Amino acid sequence: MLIMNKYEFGNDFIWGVATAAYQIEGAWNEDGKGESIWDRFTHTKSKNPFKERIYQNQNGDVACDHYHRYKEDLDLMKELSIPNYRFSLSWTRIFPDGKLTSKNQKGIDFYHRLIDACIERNITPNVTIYHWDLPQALEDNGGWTNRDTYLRFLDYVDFVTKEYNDKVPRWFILNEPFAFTVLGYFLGIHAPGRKGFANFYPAIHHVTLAQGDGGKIAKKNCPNAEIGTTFSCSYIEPVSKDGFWGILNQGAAIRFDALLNSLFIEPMLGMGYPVDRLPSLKTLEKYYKEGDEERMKFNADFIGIQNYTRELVQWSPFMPVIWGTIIEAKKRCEKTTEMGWEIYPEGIYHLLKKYASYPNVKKIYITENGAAFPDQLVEEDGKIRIHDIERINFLKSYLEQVLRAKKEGVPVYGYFIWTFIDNFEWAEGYRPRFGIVYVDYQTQKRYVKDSGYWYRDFLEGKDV
Ligand code: GCO
Repeated sequence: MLIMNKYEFGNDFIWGVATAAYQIEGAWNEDGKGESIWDRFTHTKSKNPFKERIYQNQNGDVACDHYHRYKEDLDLMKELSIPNYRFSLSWTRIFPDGKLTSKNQKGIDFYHRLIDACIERNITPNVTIYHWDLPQALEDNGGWTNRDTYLRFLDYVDFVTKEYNDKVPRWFILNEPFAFTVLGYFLGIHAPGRKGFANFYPAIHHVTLAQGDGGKIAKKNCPNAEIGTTFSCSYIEPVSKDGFWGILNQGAAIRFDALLNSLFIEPMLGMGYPVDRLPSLKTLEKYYKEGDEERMKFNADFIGIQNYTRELVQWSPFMPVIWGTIIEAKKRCEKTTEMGWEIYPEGIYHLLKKYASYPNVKKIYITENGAAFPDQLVEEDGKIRIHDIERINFLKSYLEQVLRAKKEGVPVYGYFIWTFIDNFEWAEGYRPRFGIVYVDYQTQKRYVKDSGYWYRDFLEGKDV
């Protein structure tokens, strides 16, 4: 297997790990925290007796108990020589009902302690403002389908970027707007569990406004920090390109690419929604108010891209709007990750090239990349060891492609592994383990996996 060294990426390349509040913190109702849509969603039984909302009805009430164990987690991060920690703020710790009037000092103090604890250990705090845990009180009022939520979000952005201002050198406005709008407001499989275009379209537009204006506010409050946002992306290819069906499949691939990979970045860059490739998006204009084109724009210092896999698509007459369907990796690949995702390292290379080709993308960070595989627990010399060679191979093969893009001039300057510790994987519960550190949920003990030691050696400059 390939040997790599971090210096090949340059001295100014930043390395880190990423997490999200709801997935690790626990303490769901402690110290004045309000209820979020994820608390409500996981606490509500599915109406369908044959399908649970969340794997085994699990929830993030306790999760990894990071709220109480953040110091020991940061100690471990330091032991592994990880210089950057990307985490998210829980909106309802700070404003329990989402509005400025509900300000909760204990929640505000928690993030001061967390940020200070990073700084004390020489770990740079990288803060995501919104990683999916909308205040339930705002959802009761329509959530992202209501334009008012975007205004409340701006208040929240204004507050946190002033409050933690000079301690945070890098801010991420949103985490994966496409993922949380499609899963939460179209397919109904994530919180808040809403379905259909009538929810999806307004949510898309209000989130786009939140991204644009949120970015501007953060930049105004923190002119010396880097302000950006993150996008989920999957490399899309047609299942076949030849003949009549191939032409139709290529058309479907273009539409899927517009939806999955371009929907939120293009309006930010001032290009509007990708209506030329996906004409139905014209419906979004229904939700426009005068001046929205400007509100959608944001001159970001960087973009974060989050990539795990590739999708193959095929034309289909049964899927209105998109006229295509994804061929599940499990049906076409011998091996997938625990999420059923194809392992396709070249995808990240193609995506980096795609995003770098947009005008005005100055800098790209890979803000998430990683994989869930079954870990192998063994006892060796009285110690528990966690072997996860598949994860090491995954990370190396993706990093090799990142380097390939960098060598070809793509301005990629950072990489964050998803994720530091095993955690609550949304609808999949605790089953898939993405961490480079294993969590025993019974005891809350952490065990560094082989991949964690591999990352440490890599970060310490060794050839690995
Ligand atoms: C996401 C989220 C993470 C997930 C990760 C693995 O980007 O989807 O940021 O919360 O856990 O992507 O699915």
